[in-house]
Amino acid sequence: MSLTEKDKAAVKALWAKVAKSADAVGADALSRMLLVYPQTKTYFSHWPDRKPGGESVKKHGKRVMGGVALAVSKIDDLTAGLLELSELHAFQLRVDPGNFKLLAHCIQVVLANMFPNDFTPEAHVALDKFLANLALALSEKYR
Ligand code: HNI
Repeated sequence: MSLTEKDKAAVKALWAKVAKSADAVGADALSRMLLVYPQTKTYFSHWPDRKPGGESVKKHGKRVMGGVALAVSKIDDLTAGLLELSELHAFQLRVDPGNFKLLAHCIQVVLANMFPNDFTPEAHVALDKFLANLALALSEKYR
């Protein structure tokens, strides 16, 4: 399911609208992931708190969205662009790659909520493909 040029353009256009709110998107998406899929909390047991909307969640949400921004900038070659992040998640953090899909879903829910006018069906399908490819690229080093 590779991204067409049209998908890439749609993702970039959507990102141009949401980039300035990336911190808020990250905080909400991560809060939702921890609440809706509580098994994901196991990876963050070293944090002082795992409360939705809490300081640790906000700080980490910002970092994760930095990773998404990086992915948008490397959209033509996600595998190479995200290699370091994949190594980190696979070898150091040992995150089960199934969790990438859970976070991707939460990011979509948040964007649909925060940007109802920009989250058109065309933007939705392109973003869905992009996040699936991002998750695949992050999983690359697990093979
Ligand atoms: Ni993830 C750290 C990006 C999904 C668990 N993660 C990071 C960092 C980035 C990042 C960037 C900081 C790297 C650094 O310190 O150099 N993570 C992403 C992206 C996605 C993602 C782009 C998917 C969209 N990570 C996930 C998921 C989990 C996860 C789904 C677990 C459920 N990530 C972690 C953990 C850390 C982490 C754990 C270390 C955090 C810490 O505070 O120690």
